[in-house]
Amino acid sequence: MVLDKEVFKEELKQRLRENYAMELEDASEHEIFYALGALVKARYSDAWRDTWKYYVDKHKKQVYYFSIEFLPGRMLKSNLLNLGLLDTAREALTDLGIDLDSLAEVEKDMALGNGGLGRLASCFMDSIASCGLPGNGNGIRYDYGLFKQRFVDGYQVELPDEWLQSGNIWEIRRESKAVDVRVGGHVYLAEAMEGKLKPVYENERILRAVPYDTGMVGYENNVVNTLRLWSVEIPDSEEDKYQSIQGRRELEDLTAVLYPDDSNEHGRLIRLTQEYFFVSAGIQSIIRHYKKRVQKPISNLSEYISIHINDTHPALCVPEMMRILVDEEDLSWEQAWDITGKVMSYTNHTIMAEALEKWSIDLMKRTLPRMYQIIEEIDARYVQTMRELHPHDLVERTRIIRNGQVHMAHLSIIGSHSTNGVAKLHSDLLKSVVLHDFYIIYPDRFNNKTNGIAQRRWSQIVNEPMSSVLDETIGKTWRKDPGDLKLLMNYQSDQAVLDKLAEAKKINKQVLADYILETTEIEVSTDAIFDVQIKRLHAYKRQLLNLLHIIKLYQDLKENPDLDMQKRVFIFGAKAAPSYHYAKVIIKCINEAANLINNDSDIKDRIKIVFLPNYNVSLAEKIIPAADVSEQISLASKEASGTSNMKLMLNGAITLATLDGANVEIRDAVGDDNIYIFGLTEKEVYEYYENQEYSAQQLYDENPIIRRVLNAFIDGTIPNIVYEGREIFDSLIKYNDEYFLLRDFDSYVKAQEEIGKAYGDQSFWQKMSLINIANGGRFSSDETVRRYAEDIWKIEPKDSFVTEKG
Ligand code: GFP
Repeated sequence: MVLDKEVFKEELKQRLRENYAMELEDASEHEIFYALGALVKARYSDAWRDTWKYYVDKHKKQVYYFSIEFLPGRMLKSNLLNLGLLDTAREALTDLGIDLDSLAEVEKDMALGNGGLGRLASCFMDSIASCGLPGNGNGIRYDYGLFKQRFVDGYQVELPDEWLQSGNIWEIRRESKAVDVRVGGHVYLAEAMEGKLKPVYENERILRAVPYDTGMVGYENNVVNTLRLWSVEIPDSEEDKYQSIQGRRELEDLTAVLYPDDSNEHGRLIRLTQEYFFVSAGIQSIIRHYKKRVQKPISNLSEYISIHINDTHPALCVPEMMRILVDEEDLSWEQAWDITGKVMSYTNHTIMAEALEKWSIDLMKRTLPRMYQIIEEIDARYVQTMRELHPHDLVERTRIIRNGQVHMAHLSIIGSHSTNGVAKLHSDLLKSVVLHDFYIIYPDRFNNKTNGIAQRRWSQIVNEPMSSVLDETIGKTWRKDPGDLKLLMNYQSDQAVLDKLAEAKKINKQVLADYILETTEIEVSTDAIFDVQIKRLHAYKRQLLNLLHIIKLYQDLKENPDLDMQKRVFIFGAKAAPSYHYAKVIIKCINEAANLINNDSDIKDRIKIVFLPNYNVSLAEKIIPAADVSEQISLASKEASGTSNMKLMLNGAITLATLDGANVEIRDAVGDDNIYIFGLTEKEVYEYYENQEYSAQQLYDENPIIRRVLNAFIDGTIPNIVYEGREIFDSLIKYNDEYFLLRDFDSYVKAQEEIGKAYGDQSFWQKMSLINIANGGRFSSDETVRRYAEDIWKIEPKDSFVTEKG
């Protein structure tokens, strides 16, 4: 898209006049941001409409990606980049005395997700549009995003994230496309015409689902897809029922917050209703579109529509599609079941048993009575069919309704044609362990789709210094085709290039150091190794192992102040789920250790710990380009894939990892010499589970270093953690260290020592870093979504459209 700088400036001024009755000189940053956003949105609105029309006119098969989380972060720069306007905008604004980067900070992060799952969904949205694939997102427009994290006395405190307070420039409210969703009450089947049974609803509540659409702009291809997020309202017909403020509030609460605390019954009820709300609204709107625009018989649905169930939260897609096809479209059960299975596909993102969603029959019946009836029928038919083919106990283990609960993963697998994991190892574990029973029954349904990342954002937008070096060295084709980063391999021994990349890293480290100083008042040196662990706080991700090593270093330095070691800054970014007590205890301990170590003059700044509060996409964008070391230290077999590992390597950080998730594939990509692998393998972990020989107590008794480190938690070495320290200690010793931290401790320490040595030899380090960047292209989500499109969704890119238009 060509836009002259001068025209850009004029347009911006014009928008300020129109929207705010203001001249640029008098406008606030906020007003300028909104005027700029409106300008950008206007630039893609034609393409947005044309894309939609093209899909309709050409009867393109489309995928709808259902996800309870989307985590796009800020969209201004990404939209500018994809529209080819980033440089023009930057220059035009500079002429007007405005810095684009600080203007971009006005935008509130759209944080409608917890972590990797939601961020992956957003990377996919970017890539689906950028590959010209007909695909849309479907989710919930939470009024409050993931909580804002503050630290008070080292404890995590959660504050509401009012991201919509000043409006959201990117969305369009589409009232005309609202649909009604029915929940609660009673449903019974009564005889209708021609002796057919039809459901009759009594005392149900009707919720109005209003969609807000956001354009997902493809990279320089005139494609703009739609992310549709649903918000709840009270329909006019129900106004009488909600006269009290209390009653209205309860209803409006439904789409108020992301993942309401589900540790109590009320929270669980909201969560389940949320799941049904966005599923039902989404499917109704798909069917309405199909009937109105595609205008083919309903029996041909699977030729035009594909629905992806991202983790089990949208698993109700299966019974809801059945409800619409059977109850409303009058198809036979068999026909409807055949279509549903062809339309649906499912991704599993975890092997953690507690994360495999289950709902009590009672709650499901009360909240979604018609859904429960349909699930019961699916379950009964499944048992009946499978009984003839498989042993009784296998069928019992895999059925949907078991032990008083509805198993959402079972529903997703049984009701779809594809189940995939998110990295090779994870997909193998699904087949061999976690979902092994299903693999016996449906071997053809299982496949792998290794995650990927939106590489343009995670290189071009977040790391301009590195991007310029790449342009100078290998040309600009890598910007469109990240596979071309490989060309960098020709420069691994070119000291001039290595120096330039190192210089770029230094610039990024300085920017982060300034940010650290500003937000935490901690001064860090850019000569130190920036060692980074950024991800949700979870016991299996083992932030605690990182802390144990830091404490060891601290004790070593106290004992021997002349110890020869590289300076290090350990940087953490992590939120703990509000009800996850143990994760919060770890945060407190890291913060107290930071206080102790950062302020101990004996340490002479050789170790610094920085726990940056409120980790989110925008903070990740600051940290990742500055990282030297990428900590991917989950217990092998526990991390399904990971995606920060991919972002960090792409920015030249060296990975320190267990052979878990996609780390295995990163090792394959960069080779053993350019990654630091430590710890148990997944096989060894399973052996421990089998032989039950693991004894943390024994490691504690026999290993004086481990003993000294653990004692620091209970002997006052780390102050202010009387209770928390004891809890950590007990979790490791009394409760036998569920995630084998102590077993992996020695090899982790050794790997860290090697990293220290390697960093001492700067050209050696720089070469490793270059090799990581050069091989980062392999993890582009463009590639990942192309695989989904070809193997699972069976949708095609609209190349011809791109050439016609572009
Ligand atoms: C989850 C898994 C990760 C995986 C992402 C995306 O994310 O291993 O990379 O989903 O598939 F655990 P988190 O909830 O851990 O952030």
